[in-house]
Amino acid sequence: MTPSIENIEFHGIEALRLNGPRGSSAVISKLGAQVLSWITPDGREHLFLSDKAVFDGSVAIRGGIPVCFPQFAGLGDLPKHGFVRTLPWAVSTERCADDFALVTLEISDDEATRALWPHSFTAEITLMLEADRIDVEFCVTNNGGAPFSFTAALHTYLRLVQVEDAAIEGLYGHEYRDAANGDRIVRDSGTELIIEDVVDRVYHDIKRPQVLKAGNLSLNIQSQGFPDVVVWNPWVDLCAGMKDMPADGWKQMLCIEAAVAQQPVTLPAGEEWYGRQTLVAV
Ligand code: TA6
Repeated sequence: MTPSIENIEFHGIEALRLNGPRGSSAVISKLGAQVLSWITPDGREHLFLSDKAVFDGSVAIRGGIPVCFPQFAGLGDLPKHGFVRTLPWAVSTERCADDFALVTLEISDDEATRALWPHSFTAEITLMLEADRIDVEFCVTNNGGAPFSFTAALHTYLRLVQVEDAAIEGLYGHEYRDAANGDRIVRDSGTELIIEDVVDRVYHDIKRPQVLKAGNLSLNIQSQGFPDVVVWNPWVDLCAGMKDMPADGWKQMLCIEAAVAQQPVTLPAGEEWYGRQTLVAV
């Protein structure tokens, strides 16, 4: 079957399903332009989506790939992770060929966003699905007459059978801000990162791809334009305090996020910035 794109309802909200080569598929919602599912030809779902996720826009959907913009986490006065993840986006491009399906969703400032953040912008998310790979590209345009600064992330929730069995390679020797331990700066000294407790780290200036290994799963994670990589797992106690997570949700997820956090982007008037995260199942 050749790739196609269809409008669907997903957990009661409007979304697009990309049917890619060799039976691969992905789902992206118009709410938040959030990728909510990515299935490779072997039938494997690679993104975690909480059974208790809320889909009414009152909070961000817990799982998939939330778009954090124009603020990452609590790095400023805006709502945590900015405001675009709970807003409706519009579809601007749909394209298919033999080996891919691609959609772009976009959002621009309006009165409500300017009340929070007084800037004129357009943000675009482009999702490209190939047989064993997705590329998520985030593009920001400054439509105003003066520069603005932002931080951002693609807050990717990866699905795992058991997070304790996972190992991340590629972070060795890099410095990170340890948000779970008073924001101290630490240099990673392990050849691989194994999750054995709450982890909330912002790795700075990462140039190499990461490899996530868990059982027979191996995922290559690469970013362009996003200098930082965030690794997050809430573990048992924090997860228990999250209304939109099942008690054992922490076990089945690991966030490996492409971020621009340590050093905000300053975007001159009329200019464009973009960053991309690529996930390849190998
Ligand atoms: O990216 C990691 C992080 O900033 C963590 O500190 C954690 O709180 C997580 O994001 C989830 O944030 P949320 O607002 O979606 O609950």
